[in-house]
Amino acid sequence: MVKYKAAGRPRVNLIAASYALVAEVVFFACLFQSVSSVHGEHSVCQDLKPSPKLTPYIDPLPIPKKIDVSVGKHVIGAYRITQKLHSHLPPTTLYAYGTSQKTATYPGPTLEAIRNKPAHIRWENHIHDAETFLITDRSIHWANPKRGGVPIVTHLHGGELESAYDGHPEAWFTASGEKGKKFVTQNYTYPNSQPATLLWYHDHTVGITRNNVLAGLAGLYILRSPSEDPKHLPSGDYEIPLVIQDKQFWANGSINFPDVGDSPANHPNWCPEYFGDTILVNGKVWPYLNVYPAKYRFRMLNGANARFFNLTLSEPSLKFIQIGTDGGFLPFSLTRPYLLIGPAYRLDLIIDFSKIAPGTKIYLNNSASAPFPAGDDAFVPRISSVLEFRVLRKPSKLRIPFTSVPKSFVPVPRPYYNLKKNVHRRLTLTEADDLDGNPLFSLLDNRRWEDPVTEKPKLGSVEVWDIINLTPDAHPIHLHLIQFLLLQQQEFNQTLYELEDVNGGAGCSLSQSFGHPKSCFIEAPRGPSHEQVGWKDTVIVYPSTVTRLWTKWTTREGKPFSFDATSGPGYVWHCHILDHEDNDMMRPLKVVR
Ligand SMILES: *[C@@H]1O[C@H](CO)[C@@H](O)[C@H](O)[C@H]1NC(C)=O
Ligand SMILES: *[C@@H]1O[C@H](CO)[C@@H](O)[C@H](O)[C@H]1NC(C)=O
Ligand SMILES: *[C@@H]1O[C@H](CO)[C@@H](O)[C@H](O)[C@H]1NC(C)=O
Ligand SMILES: *[C@@H]1O[C@H](CO)[C@@H](O)[C@H](O)[C@H]1NC(C)=O
Ligand SMILES: *[C@@H]1O[C@H](CO)[C@@H](O)[C@H](O)[C@H]1NC(C)=O
Ligand SMILES: [Cu+2]
Repeated sequence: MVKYKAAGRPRVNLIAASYALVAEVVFFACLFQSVSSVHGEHSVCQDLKPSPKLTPYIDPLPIPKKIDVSVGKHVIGAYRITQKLHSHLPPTTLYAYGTSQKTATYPGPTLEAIRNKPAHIRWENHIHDAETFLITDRSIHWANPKRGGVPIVTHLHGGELESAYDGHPEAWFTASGEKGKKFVTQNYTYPNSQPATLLWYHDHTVGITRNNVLAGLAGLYILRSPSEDPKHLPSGDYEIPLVIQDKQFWANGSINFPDVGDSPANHPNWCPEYFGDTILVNGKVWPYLNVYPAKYRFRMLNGANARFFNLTLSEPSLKFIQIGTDGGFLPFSLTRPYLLIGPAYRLDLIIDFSKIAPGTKIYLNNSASAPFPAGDDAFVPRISSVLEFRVLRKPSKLRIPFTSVPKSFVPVPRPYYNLKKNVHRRLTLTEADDLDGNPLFSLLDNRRWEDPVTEKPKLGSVEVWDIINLTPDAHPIHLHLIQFLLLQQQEFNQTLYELEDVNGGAGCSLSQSFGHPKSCFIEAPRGPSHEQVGWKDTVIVYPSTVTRLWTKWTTREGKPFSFDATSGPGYVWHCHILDHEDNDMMRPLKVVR
């Protein structure tokens, strides 16, 4: 395998290269001569024609239909549909989940499950297009069905379940019945044995996940635990799902997705990150939501391909009260002035409008740069508007149910580990660029998707994963099967770190702790920031930083899984910037005995 590191300054380490891949090595060696440490000056991916002007806040926030999956057997298909995404935009062609062609919606129906009641869902593919309407880049590793069609496979993100039902990227299937090499079944059983939380389901097909999710194949999955959930949280009409995504449109309503890559000679159609210039919530561009002066519970998902959000409320007296994260309730409720959420992050939060005067309009705004965190003005830099809350006068007949927000929820265990005894993995994130400094692909641990599996945690064990980010971007790193805890983050001097390679020791080492003369670290380890406490399945890994995760390969209570986690095609871990995941920032993960 070819090794290199550092964005824009990848080095081909020929000694470490596998000579089975000589042709590829030569090819890479010619490409990697860039010396820039930032992304290329100009890329065709950034030249998307702006969307037609769409007036914000004229459409109400849609609430996806709910399906109770706690009883019975369910069939959910993927269909090609059209849907109005804004009053002033013609209908948009989409792929969408639903129980029939007529009822399929973007986002898909919200599936509601109950803890310890298994859900039985048969996933079907009713998309008969010859190929996806958002262009496929055939130069990257992708499903590539021989008979054509649009392959799909559905992953329940954050779900603790056996790998045959995990939506393995190579377990795809087409409408005509062609199947990927890891296909096991279309009939999935979700045990729902994990603690209550917000999960989401979305397509995970190898090499075209970015296309299929942008096309609309995503929906929420709420897992509740009636005996454990706090009693008086806002519910019913006062519990609102928020799926936040971005898209760009042509005047005819079609999704504007770049069809020329940033390095066309190498990847004709792949762009490193898709950023749209409009923000959709629950499938509407810049909607509004009527609220009464009351507490509301919001179940929020960043379902964007690549965009991070840093959300604030325009009303200074209002704060977010965060009560949960990816994996479930936090140990304590947190009062927060802003919410920084990477792709695939979920948040459970309360906003208390009860002291807001009727007639007030409050904005949910975004300030995160794109790409995050450095930003690039060639992209539409910041899209600030997200959602408008309109506070209405309470009708005199309406009785708002009593609600209260507990101060504490479920304790999080002290994550014990010993670097000498526990498996300690050091895994790099790297990006390879072409001669102009434009990204070609990114890797985990310098390995490609097809390389043999290296992450093989033992059932029941604790492993410490150090994720070492050598790229200029932050990456939302996602592990399947488990929820983990963020232990610490520690920034290092990447310039000095890279010196080591060329000068044989003139640089520094990441194995030396902060304070040692040869240490690369420029700060002592930092515990998790408030944004990143609690059980997570996706974590923002910042550039020039080592992010240390505590992973335990059991249930969160420390008990064995209720299923055989070592069976089936196995799991994956990957970057949740979908454009990265597709090329080639995803690796297999196999739990062993
Ligand atoms: C899969 O599920 C469908 C619908 O619930 C059912 O009709 C079918 O028999 C199942 N197939 C298998 C192999 O279990
Ligand atoms: C919409 O417009 C774009 C840009 O002109 C074009 O490429 C696309 O084919 C059109 N889509 C439809 C459905 O007409
Ligand atoms: C997010 O926004 C808050 C409030 O404006 C700001 O203090 C914080 O620095 C921002 N975080 C990032 C990473 O941009
Ligand atoms: C928030 O969004 C509203 C509506 O789009 C806008 O008027 C306001 O200026 C924004 N505030 C900030 C701080 O960006
Ligand atoms: C990294 O080290 C180099 C060389 O000693 C120094 O010039 C630079 O300021 C350091 N950067 C940081 C962020 O500490
Ligand atoms: Cu990434």
